Amino acid sequence: MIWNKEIECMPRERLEALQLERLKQSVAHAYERVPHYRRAFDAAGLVPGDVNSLEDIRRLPFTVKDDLRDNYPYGMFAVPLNQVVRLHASSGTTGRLTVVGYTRRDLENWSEVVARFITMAGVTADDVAQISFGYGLFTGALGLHYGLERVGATVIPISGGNSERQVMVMKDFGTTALISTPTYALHLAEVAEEMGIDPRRDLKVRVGLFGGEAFSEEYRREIQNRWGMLATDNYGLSEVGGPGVSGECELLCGQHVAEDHYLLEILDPTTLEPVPEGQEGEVVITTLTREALPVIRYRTKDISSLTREPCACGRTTARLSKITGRTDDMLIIRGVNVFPSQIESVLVNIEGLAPHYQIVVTRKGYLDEMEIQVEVTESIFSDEYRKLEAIEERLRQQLFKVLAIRPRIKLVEPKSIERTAGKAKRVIDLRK
Ligand code: DLL
Repeated sequence: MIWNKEIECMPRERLEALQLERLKQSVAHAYERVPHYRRAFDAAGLVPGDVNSLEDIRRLPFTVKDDLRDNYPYGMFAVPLNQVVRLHASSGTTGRLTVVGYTRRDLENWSEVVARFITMAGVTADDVAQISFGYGLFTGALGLHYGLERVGATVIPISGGNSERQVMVMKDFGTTALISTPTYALHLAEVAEEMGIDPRRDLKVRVGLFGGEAFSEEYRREIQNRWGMLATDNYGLSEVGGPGVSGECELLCGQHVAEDHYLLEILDPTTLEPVPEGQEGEVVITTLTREALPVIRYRTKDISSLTREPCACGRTTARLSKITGRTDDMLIIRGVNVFPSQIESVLVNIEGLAPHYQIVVTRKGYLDEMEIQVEVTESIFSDEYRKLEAIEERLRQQLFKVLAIRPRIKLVEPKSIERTAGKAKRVIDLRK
């Protein structure tokens, strides 16, 4: 089934004409209402009237995560706060959150684009959908929640965690669709098996809408086998509104992009020039309809490729291939974005700790674990044990404040973390 046939199957010339019309509006909206954009346009000697074709987008300035941080919390908003009806946020590169706002119309558009990828995966009003993403500032849970309600599915807003209860609810409520990160889906399969429940035989889950982190085709196969379900991949990021940028249809051959709301470019991350169609590069996104927080040429740092070849499902929208990596060092731990710079900003402010640290990421079963190894200073090292314990506790609390997760902490002897002549290796990712 196709949720919005008129848009999703629109001939490409018409779709591109619509994109251009909306691009012009969005650029003018940002320029007129957001001082940051006015300054950036002025610096480039541009005015919104210079945008006369989709290719003209290449002349426009980029937006990066730090622009949102520098204008924290509301400086990038293009409407007054009394028109903003919802706020979400994601991790910034340091202590500050990246804040996103939505007007009522933004929320309507959001549930529309999410409804499309939900329908693409074959989820309908007949489904019972369990949302096991964490509710809160994260866009995943509420984004899917409103999209699923729009489609008419029966929503179970269980949120993340308490896995045995998740399995019990799944069984008793007759869940047919699971919404979570891919890693949590495999973890739940394992928990179910430990409880003596065979997900294929004893549960009715037949489809999973996954996203928020990358997963390989092998990982997908494993989920599909363990659950006996169709597992689709869905992409988005808070800065442009959250989930709903793109999602897979049942043919699983790339994610259909909601091109009437988002204009995607794939650029060489070094030269920032477009790469030929089908080749990998950095995904750069311009929002076409967002009122509260219009974003021009947002550098996502995600690596992928785009094809405009028609899909056998009948949709004409461009398809984004699986995200294969990032150009920066952002980690995703159990669906939560973590930047090493956030951790560093916490530990440099704690007396007794040296700025020498390493982040070790492992996978226990199907769940990610993060350990932060940090050196203590010489003077503290020779001090009493109680002081060390107090430092560790302080670090734990500060990290939780900034990251909202609780990594393991290991205080280590001075000079025990390897020094390198070149770039420090801060992250040891043993998950692959
Ligand atoms: O993760 C939005 C989302 C929620 C998408 C639920 C889909 C489903 P953020 O927390 O801002 O937003 O994280 C965005 O997560 O730049 C990617 O690096 C990564 N990411 C999100 N979805 C995928 C995916 C949400 N399907 C960042 N595959 C992005 C690979 C993904 N990476």
